[in-house]
Amino acid sequence: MTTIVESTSSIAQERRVVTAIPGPQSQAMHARRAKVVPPGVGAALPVYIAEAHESIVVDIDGNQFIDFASGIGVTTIGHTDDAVVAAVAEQVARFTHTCFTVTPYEGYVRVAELLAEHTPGNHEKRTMLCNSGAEAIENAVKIARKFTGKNAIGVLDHAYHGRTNMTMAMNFKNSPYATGFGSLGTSVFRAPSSYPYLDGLSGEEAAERTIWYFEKQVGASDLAAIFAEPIQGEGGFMVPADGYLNRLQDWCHENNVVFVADEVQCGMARSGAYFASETFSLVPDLITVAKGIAGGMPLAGVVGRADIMDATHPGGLGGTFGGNPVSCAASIAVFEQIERHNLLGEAQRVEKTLMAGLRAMQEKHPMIGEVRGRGAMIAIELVEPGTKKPDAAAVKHLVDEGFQNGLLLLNAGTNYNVLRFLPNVRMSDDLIADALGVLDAACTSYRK
Ligand code: PLZ
Repeated sequence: MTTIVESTSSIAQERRVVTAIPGPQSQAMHARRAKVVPPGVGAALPVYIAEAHESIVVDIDGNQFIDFASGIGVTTIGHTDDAVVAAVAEQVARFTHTCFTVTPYEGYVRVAELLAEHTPGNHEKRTMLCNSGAEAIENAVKIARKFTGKNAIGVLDHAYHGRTNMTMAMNFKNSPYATGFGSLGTSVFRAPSSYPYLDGLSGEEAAERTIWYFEKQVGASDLAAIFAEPIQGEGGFMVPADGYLNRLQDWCHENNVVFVADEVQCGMARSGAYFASETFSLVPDLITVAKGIAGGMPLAGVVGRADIMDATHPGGLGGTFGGNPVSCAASIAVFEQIERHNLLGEAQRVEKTLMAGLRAMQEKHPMIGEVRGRGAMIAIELVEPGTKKPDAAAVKHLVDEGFQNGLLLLNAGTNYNVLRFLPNVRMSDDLIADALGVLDAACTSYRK
């Protein structure tokens, strides 16, 4: 255990490119992979990782990348945080699995207590734990249907909820998530969301439009739940107009519809609050959580109003690995670290630094149409200058230039024209400034 901590802690917090990207070792590994892993499982950048600490990921060729992906918003408090590593090592040595629904253990209960404490609202809450974001959504669908006795599920344009059968049906984009994969989960209805940069609507106007769609397409009497990501992740980090989510939830409450906030990507300190709902003064009925809640260990859950959660019958919820004890130990350590090191404040610092840097870049580069987001969840939407026409090639250019220069970056957006930043909340201002320098040069070199 000590060896692991010492070897990772020694990684210098700087980018360092020592080979072509991907390097020779990674290329050889990629060829090995192609013989045994299907192409359906993608790789944004096929460099193979040897180790990671805090903000830096090191590949097997010795290249060091500044990590703005965090494994798609998972290692929110940084890679191999000492307290998380120690908690995991300690729990692994005690027991790794019993199945909570066979013989339970404290870690699961403690995570449920921490989620009850740190999700919005002082009402009584319950939590069920599972393994992935998609599984959390699947469970929230089951719970909302059971509670309301209704069937239909409402989702929003640009939404992403997962890759299982039901969640594939809930995603906005059919391609690549569902193409050719057969018939989808049924009774899913979709309505326009709030996308202030493109629709120019107030929160009230956008909510009225969303509600109109649901009323006309399905009707409240058949609708069990509406799912909304408070800040959409894969869709491109759209921050909805003020009051939008609140009006939608009010309508849900007037009509016995469960309002579910999918906080899989925007939750757990990412937005500068524990949960992004809080930044909109929103107290959702159910919240789905995953990704950042366990420092890189697989853990997810549904947290919500006791009356809704308790509508499920004994034995109705479960799964072999749900709430694995090692993942729970990691999660408890993440909560402790957020408190101990004021990581909500740190996420707010990252927002200030990134926003200021990106806004300064926007002044120079009219290809940056909008800078938006909250906390350590910031994006730029790239457009053809003077228009709002999406420019996916510009995002590809910036991401590729980033890769070649030691930055791990992800695209986003229905039109692939959004560049998103998902750093850990402790990334230093110096590393952010260094990365923005690379991107500024990449903007300058675009179409030159
Ligand atoms: N809900 C809001 O962001 C996962 C998808 C990566 P899982 N987003 C990353 C990919 O291409 O597979 C996500 C999300 C929101 C649900 C999910 C699903 O979470 O843990 O990937 O199942």
